[in-house]
Amino acid sequence: MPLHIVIGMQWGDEGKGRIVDLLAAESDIAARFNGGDNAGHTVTVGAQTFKLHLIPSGMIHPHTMGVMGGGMVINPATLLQEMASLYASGLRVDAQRLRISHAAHIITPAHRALDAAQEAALGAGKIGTTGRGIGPAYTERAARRGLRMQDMLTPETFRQKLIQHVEEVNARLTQLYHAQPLDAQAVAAEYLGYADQLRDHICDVGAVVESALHDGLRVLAEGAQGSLLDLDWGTYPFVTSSTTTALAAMPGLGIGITPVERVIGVTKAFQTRVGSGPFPTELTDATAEALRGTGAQPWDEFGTTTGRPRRVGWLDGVLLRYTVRINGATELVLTKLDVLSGLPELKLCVGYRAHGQTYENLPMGLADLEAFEPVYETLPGWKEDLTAARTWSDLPPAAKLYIRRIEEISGVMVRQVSVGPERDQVVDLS
Ligand code: 2SA
Ligand code: MG
Repeated sequence: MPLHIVIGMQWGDEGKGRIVDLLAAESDIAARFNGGDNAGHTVTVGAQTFKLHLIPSGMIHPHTMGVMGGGMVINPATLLQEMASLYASGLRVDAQRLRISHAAHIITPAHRALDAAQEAALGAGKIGTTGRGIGPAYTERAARRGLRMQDMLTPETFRQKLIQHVEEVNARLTQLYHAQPLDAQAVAAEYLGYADQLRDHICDVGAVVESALHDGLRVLAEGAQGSLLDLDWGTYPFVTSSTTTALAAMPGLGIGITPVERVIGVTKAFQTRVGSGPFPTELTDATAEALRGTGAQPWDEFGTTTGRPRRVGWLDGVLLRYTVRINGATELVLTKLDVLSGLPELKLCVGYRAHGQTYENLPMGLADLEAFEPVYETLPGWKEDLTAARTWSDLPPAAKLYIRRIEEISGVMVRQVSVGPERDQVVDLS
């Protein structure tokens, strides 16, 4: 009864969406367990590009069932739009095919207003959130006054809770941030409408997943964001408000740990970050432009949710070793290796220097990452276009060397390498 978990090893945007798409071809259930519509997963199938924020990427395969776990924070407006766009592409997303946890929390316009107000108040010190209300929704969850999907089952109580919630947030918005209050009645009416459309999808998804595993079905859990954005083990406070490591799949779905078989860590062949916070291997020169792309293609380095250009830099091997460790990753998938073609040489961060000392691992986790200077190893580049490579022997020696060094530094095998956005543009090394 295998549970496979796909996790980002960096600051999100590692290209998990398309790896999930490949693995979902062999899965029966595709599940999301953390985050909300701050995530952006791009999957290209032929001429169609799907940009998904809430619905599990694996649902692009018509044979899968989609599950949205209780660890998520769900904006029903975004969800319904996404469902409509999948229907328009010919994919069924009815209540039999998409199951939503009763325990998932609901994001409202009040959470989004609070997110914006909090960021504005931080000024130059802002987190650079996606503005989707993620932090405020998780805050209310921890404070035990959040709204959950199960509240949609009892409309009158739901209405009262919504009004109370908006009024409470309004008090904070106006008194603390001098921001505009929201119309509580209007929000309640809007959300009661959403409840009518989503009610049939709500269930105990943990039971659905457990019984599927018991029957020998294959479940794929898709992590959102990346390990370096983890609330506890990421670059705090420049993190998201959920647990983003593989361990979150279990409480995020409501199942036990026994079925976990593989933890697949996805890392780009270089490093990117959107939003503020430390980034030791960041580049701002012409190499940065080459890595980022112009934004003309959906796979260029611009945020899927907000369109923000991503910060780019050399692959950070020290951080990769760290994220392999905190996830218990069993293997790696390396994405966007084709983008490195044409660079005269590559740098790989293999250590750090700080306080007059050199370190192979960070002595204090990510606590004072700003203080560390990367120590680079320089590797030869390659000129060859990799987009047609499908096997190990199709790769130039310099690309093979780069992959082997990544395996040595991280301590786990690279099982797959992606060399382009299409489903088949993958080199299988297993
Ligand atoms: P939030 O909105 O509270 O979760 O923001 C907190 C930090 O987490 C970062 N974050 C992300 N980083 C990369 N990708 C994310 N998703 C979108 C995408 C981003 C986009 O896949 O492209 O479109 O801009 C994501 N979601 C959250 C965020 O930048 C903050 O640093
Ligand atoms: Mg993304």
